Amino acid sequence: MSTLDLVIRRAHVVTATDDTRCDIGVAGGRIVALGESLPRAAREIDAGGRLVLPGGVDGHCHLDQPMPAPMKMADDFASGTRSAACGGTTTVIPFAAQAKGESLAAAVADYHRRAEGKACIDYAFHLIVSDPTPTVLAEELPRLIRDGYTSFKIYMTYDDLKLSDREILEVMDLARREGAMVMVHAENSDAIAWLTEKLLAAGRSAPAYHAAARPAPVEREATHRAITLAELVDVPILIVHVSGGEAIEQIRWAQGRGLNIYAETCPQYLMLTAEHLGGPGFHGAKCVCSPPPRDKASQRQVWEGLANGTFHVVSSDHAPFRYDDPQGKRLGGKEVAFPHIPNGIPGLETRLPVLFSEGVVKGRIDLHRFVALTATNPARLYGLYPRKGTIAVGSDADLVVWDETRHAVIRNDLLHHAVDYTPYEGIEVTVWPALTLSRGAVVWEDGTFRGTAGSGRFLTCGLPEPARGRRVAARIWE
Ligand code: DUC
Ligand code: ZN
Ligand code: ZN
Repeated sequence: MSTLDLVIRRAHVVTATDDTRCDIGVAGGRIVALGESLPRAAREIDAGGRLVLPGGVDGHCHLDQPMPAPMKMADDFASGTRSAACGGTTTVIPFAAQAKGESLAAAVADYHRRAEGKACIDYAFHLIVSDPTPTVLAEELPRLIRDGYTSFKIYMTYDDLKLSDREILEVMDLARREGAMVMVHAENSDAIAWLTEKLLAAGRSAPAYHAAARPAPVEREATHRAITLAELVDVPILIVHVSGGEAIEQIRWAQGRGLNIYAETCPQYLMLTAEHLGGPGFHGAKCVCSPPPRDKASQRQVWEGLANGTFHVVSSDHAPFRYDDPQGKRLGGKEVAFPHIPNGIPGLETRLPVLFSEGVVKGRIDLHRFVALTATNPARLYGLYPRKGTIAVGSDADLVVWDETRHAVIRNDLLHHAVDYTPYEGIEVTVWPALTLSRGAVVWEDGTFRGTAGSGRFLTCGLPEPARGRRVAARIWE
């Protein structure tokens, strides 16, 4: 065995499939041994029988994404990854977003500049494809996929991002040929525009009406349409940020037909309801995100979907806008009408403790499923497994020692993002990471951030597992 840099002793190691008590040997930032009584290393950590899980992989978060002025995201790669590390996440996959009329390669180059020297944990990029021109489809995207950008998000709503059904078919067809993963934001754009116009005409402009402008059928219809388009093309897709039972029904229907439909949800759909958008004054703006949180019944349906395997991933969809800020929710310094409130809520740091406390501790999901949903599956779906998302010989030493005795009340001033609020203020969690290691280096220890901006590395992604080894039969149009 090579000389060990670090041994974590007496670890209770739980992965998506296994449950073992052993020592973990680390050399060169990777796990090189799992065993009993490993030899002494330069550095020793005694886990004391505590749980050691793979570091979280947050497969959906937004950091320093260019926005139309005066909107600006509060977190860049420094504050965003710091916050992630303090909450037990060791890999993030934010989005290099193409603006309409812009080359995708230029968007990627710009996003690398934004990340350069800032991240304290490893990161990969998804792409956002908003303008699938013939050049993008024939040249840029295939090249980027081969260079390790193997997943991309497409939108069915938002005027500056949305694709037509025809464009969606083109992008899905390319993903099928190249083996990439398409993530779909499923909401019916025209229905939202129509409802929004009606609500504003009736003088209903407060944050609460954001939810009324995007009711469940808007998401259900688009989810069904995305599934149908993917079926026509014969390509796996992942429906992101699924909010409740209506969209879940479509996904289960598709899965029951044997279609390769993957699904993601987020803590906001487990913890919040549309009532949070109706908070006092303008405070409901803090919970404005799309799709909006729904009701208690929807929360139960999402929990059921996590337990029964409908969902594969729980991500944060961290979209960090400050509340009391002219670049954030009070856009331009005003209490703007709901269509102008920047969409998104922060959640990188709270994703794992909230899901662990509410899901595992309360007996709604088991620990293996927790690990699968938050680390292993996103690593598999985005071509990072087994380097990330598990504890195995050869994997990066991205590890979290969990403190299951830590009862804490979430308060924004305890968090490490650059946002001035958390939607989870006052919620009690019963676990928190005691120690987070990124490739063997401590980034969070007993309540103190110990990471270094710039130590995080960019990860090129392999092909997503659903595409690997998949026989891509020529389609009738080929
Ligand atoms: N919705 C998105 O689609 N992205 C960011 C945040 C949000 O609410
Ligand atoms: Zn989205
Ligand atoms: Zn998002």
